[in-house]
Amino acid sequence: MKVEDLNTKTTPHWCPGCGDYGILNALKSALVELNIERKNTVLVSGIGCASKIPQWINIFGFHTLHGRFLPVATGVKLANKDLTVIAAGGDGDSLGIGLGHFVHSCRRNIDITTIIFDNAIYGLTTGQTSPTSQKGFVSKSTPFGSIENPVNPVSLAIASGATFVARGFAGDVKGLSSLIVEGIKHKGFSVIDVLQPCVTFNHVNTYDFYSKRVYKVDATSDKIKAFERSLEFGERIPTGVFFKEDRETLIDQMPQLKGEALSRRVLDVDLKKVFEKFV
Ligand SMILES: Cc1ncc(C[n+]2csc(CCOP(=O)(O)OP(=O)(O)O)c2C)c(N)n1
Ligand code: SF4
Repeated sequence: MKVEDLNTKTTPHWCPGCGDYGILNALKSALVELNIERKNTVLVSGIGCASKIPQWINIFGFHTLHGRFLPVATGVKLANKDLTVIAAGGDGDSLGIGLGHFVHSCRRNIDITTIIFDNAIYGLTTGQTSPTSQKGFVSKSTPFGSIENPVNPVSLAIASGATFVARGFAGDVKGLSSLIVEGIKHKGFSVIDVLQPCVTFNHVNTYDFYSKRVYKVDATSDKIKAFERSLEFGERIPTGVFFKEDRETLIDQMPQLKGEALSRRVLDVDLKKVFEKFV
């Protein structure tokens, strides 16, 4: 497979310079490296600038509802465990309205890779403060500066039980692509928080802001150490794999899903009879 095979007839209409382009390019080169057949890969997204991504990559895609992409991705994986399922959403999608689904997906350890397009703002709705906006952040919805502390996606994912937790930067496409490859290869719930500049509405967390601060950390399976590292976010911002451990996945623990994928099984139940009970 070549990157060109993943191109679509239409081209993205994100704002010129948006960090989402870097994430799209990183995802494409990761899929090329993994060489998974396109028909076996599904990208499930919510609603937002970030969540438009399935439109511009030639694999199966499902553009769902704001904040609800993880339940849909979970359904896809349960129905056909042989598929590579990738979930994508903004920080609002993932950590605002979708926060509960995020925590439950982490603790369930379902084998899905979720990518947080973390621009610390609501892009599609034209620039309101989001769950990852830093304290003091001035926006349309917080003209005097946000008085709330931000969610730290990396700390939250580690604490909630995700078994692969990483942070990448949309300005480092090569590094991000390697993280996506590792996340997809990992058996379990993989979280990749991506620092993604929104060039139109967030004039604080710019490419320059991140370029000056990001540095790499090495993976550890020591949860306390990983958590401690995840708390650093300021003058220096760690990136790379924070935490990785092997733990049985949700599907490993479901005897009813052993053997052939549900979607390939012939249903030998007379559904009419089952439903008759409820009429
Ligand atoms: C249930 C529901 N609530 C609110 C909205 C309005 N809405 C659309 S996108 C969005 C937030 C977008 O921000 P984010 O998820 O961070 O993605 P971005 O656009 O920044 O990539 C909101 C609040 C919606 N579409 N559906
Ligand atoms: S509004 Fe921001 S996040 Fe949305 S496409 Fe433009 S730069 Fe990207």
